[in-house]
Amino acid sequence: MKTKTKYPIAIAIVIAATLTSCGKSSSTNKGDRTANALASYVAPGEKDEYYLFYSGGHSGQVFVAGIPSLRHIVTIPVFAPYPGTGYGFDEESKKMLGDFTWGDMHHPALSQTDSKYDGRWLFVNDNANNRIARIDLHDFKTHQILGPIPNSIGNHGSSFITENSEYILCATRFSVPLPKGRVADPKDYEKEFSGMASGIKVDPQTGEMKVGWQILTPPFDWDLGSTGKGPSSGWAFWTSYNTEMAHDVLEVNSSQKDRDLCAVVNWRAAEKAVADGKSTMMDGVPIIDPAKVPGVLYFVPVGKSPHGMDVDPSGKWIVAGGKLQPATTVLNFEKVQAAINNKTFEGDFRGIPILKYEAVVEGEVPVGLGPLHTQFDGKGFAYTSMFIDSNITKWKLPPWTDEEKKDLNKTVLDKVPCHFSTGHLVVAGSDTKNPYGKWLVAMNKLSAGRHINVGPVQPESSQLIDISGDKMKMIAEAYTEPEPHFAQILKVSEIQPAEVYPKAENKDPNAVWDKENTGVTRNGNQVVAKLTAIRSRFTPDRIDAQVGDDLTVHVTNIEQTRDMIHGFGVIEQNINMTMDPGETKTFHIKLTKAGVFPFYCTNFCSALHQEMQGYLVVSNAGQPLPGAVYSQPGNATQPAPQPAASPGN
Ligand code: K7E
Ligand code: CUA
Repeated sequence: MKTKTKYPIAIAIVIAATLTSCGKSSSTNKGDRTANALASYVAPGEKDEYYLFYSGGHSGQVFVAGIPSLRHIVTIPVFAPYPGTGYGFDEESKKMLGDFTWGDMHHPALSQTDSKYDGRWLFVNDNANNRIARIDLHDFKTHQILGPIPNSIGNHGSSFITENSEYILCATRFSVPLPKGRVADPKDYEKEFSGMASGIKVDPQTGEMKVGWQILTPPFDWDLGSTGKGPSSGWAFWTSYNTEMAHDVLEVNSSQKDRDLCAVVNWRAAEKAVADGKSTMMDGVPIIDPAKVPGVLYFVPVGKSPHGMDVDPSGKWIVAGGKLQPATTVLNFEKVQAAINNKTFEGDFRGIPILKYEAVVEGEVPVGLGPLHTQFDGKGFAYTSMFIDSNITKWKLPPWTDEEKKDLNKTVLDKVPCHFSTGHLVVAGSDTKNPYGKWLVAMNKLSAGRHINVGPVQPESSQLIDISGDKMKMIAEAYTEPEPHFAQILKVSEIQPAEVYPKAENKDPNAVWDKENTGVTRNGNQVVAKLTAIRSRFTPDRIDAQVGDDLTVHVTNIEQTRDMIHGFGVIEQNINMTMDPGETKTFHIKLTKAGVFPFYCTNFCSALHQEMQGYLVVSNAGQPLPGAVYSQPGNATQPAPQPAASPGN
């Protein structure tokens, strides 16, 4: 069963490239069209049955589509500003984004209780800037961005949630000299560079994240992972590439060995080790050295440069995608446990035991070329995305019959072509103990002109596949912004998002709800305006200030009606906020130029939306307009300090 790849990377790439050039035509035969159309048709006014939350890759955002229609419904901005919702312009979201205006989002994870989605939060990782964000599903908005995580570089093997949302587990794609900021020559990679696995603690009530602890690892490039459940409760698993520890020309140098080492992590033991004082601090985080704390980390060899590592709904089978070998490796967690207990090791790497391959592997399933990720339907079947073959392969999980064991080709049951080069795939609820099954979405890296020509840049395609029968059925396809990696599917009936922010729950100290409390005050060069927004006016609709002033504007949308959203854009000031009903938003600017700057509602709200406007009047420093309006008369004449250089003068 030791299969060595017959397809080195260069050939694989050629194969992939050839495949992508061949298909502009549809493969749906005429007889299936009506049935397929009906299967994904959601009539006007009717609603989808599932949410599809898919990561936006280097666009930094989450996209929400409906299933089965595959219609894009909304974008949830996370790691990048998004003018459509004013994200990244108001003080709160600007503070969350910090110094970064992008992120590279890969793996969304819905929060879980007892290995089932609990509908509270969606966590997403940022590979580029080492962050994790939390979206609250009560309002579909980003509420926290944690990071950059200390001692963690390339937060790609993330965000994997534990069965009761105790932790988000992350592993590093890159290794660097630690702590961050230390410099060493990449030639000394093996000695000086380290990777890290992190446990990000999630507050069970609020979802607030903080860095819990970290496990120091050799400088392998950790790849995809997942968390255990059932028999593997308390454990987590990651694949790796580059156990060669190459630091250059990785395309060649990191694919030398036939096997790479996967990590088997006992995260409960890690938690306990920290509680027992067996850690040392680095950059404010308790660090566990697994060579000194036995029982936290083990290695398992699996086929060359694997990618995905997915735990099935029973928690017993762990499937590694071969990527450079034409098979998935199925580990049996009971055997993993026995090998650990009986010390069935084949040596160690820097003091970390390596479990004996033959002792823990149930089989290598010949699924085809370029297996990446595997999902499960809860009925004993697995579905693997094939990057090179451009298909989804359905196969049978163990237990296998003797006949099947003799020839594992017999466990491979069906293949459906995708277009093209499938990366991730998602089966509805696959990572819970009770998948919904029924739908699978393939997220393809290339679409190669299957859509109307939109120039050299082509959108990625998503394809909806019905997995309810013995044979998979390709139903529909759609296109997305760059670039979905993984996705989560949640039944619509399982959550009840808010329709407005109730006035009683608005805790913003600067919220104002009636005219008497609105107005502009001036204190030295600090000008504070508190406005209400309602169809179709801002109150007040004049804000007076002077060059050099620090202007703070709080706008409260006092509507309590669903969908009555108002915006606040200021001409030539790069200000653009959006207030949902009952919400207060704040922006702060230093005024540098004199003039009259209209502000207006950006969100179409009524027949008189166009009339919803006002003026920011900025006079020269120390020269207030006699007619300037303030809530506390007399303040207007206080001179503002002269700014050093004022372009308005
Ligand atoms: Cu999950 Cu795209 Cu980050 Cu595989 S990675 S495809
Ligand atoms: Cu308010 Cu348009």
